[in-house]
Amino acid sequence: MKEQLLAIKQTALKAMSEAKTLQEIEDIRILYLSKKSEISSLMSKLRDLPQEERPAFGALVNQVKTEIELALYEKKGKLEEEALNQLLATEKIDVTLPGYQFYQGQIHPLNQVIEDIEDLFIGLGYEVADGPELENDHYNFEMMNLDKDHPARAMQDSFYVDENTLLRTHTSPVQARTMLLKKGAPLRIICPGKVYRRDDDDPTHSHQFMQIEGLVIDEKITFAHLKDALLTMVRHLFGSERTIRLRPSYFPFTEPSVEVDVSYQKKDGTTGWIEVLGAGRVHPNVLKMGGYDPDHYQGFAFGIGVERIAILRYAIDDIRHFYTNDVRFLSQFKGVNR
Ligand code: FA5
Repeated sequence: MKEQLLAIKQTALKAMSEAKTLQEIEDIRILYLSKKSEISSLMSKLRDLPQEERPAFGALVNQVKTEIELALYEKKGKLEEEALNQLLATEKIDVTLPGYQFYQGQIHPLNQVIEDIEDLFIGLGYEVADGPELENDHYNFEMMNLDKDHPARAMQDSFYVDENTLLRTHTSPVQARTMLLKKGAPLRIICPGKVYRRDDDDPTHSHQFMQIEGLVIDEKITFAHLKDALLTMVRHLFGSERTIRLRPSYFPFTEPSVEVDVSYQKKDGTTGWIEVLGAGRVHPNVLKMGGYDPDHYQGFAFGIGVERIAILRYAIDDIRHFYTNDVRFLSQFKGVNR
């Protein structure tokens, strides 16, 4: 039986050295190491041997099995490595092939304008405030000195969710919210955000647009402070040669009020004006409702139309380009500010 065992080992090792594929190795494993192999059947014949020879034969069977196992794993490893090398050789990457051109986006022109204006005002000591787009009638109108039956409400008709909840018509409600938050302390804020109106869309009007609200409350604030802030902004945005025009206007939340136009050169060479913002001194009623004593504190406020600034800055002929998301339009504003 011992000779038979050693003969099996020799045949197994020879078959292994001649094996060329992983499948052949697997066949050898089944033939020599599985439960139905010749070696296993020799093991079952152990009880035919005299008692004293059984331990030595058992040990020999195990040793032969281990030797075959080791040789098998070594050969398997070699064949696997060869197979991998072959695969690597056939799947070589051609690093000279041109790469894919990934489309790189950029900041939307309206956000570029907002960031630019934010940078300027932060540098002047203003904080950036925020407020909800879905607003209560109370903040959007009443705290802005427009009670329920005020005729000026008609100019800002909006999209109502229910009787008291609407998509805000301007960023001015953030004035009221911030005043209440600051509890009577001096403040200086700007607030960019989306606003909504039931306006008919045309080249300079959209039913959804962006505003930047500005509000300053402190002691001894005059109209000259407002004019200085607006001139600083216009010069920052358009250069020192641009002029502004202040037209008397009416807002229930400011007194006196103005509308501010910026000059631009028309195609025929003449000077045109485009209205970019409304502004004024904060109305005493608004101060009172916000928790400020109008005999002690004054303020100025403004609401800039972001699209109008962008129209002037980039010479855009139609506000709707900003919202139709045509990549050919948007990709022209790559890093304009940067
Ligand atoms: C207001 O919305 C006031 N809340 C502004 C204000 C704030 C005045 C603080 C005083 C103090 P007005 O409706 O004029 O005002 O809008 C302000 C700016 O938003 C306009 O000057 C214009 O630039 C822009 N704007 C108004 N309506 C539209 C529209 N439909 N589409 C695009 N821009 C618009």
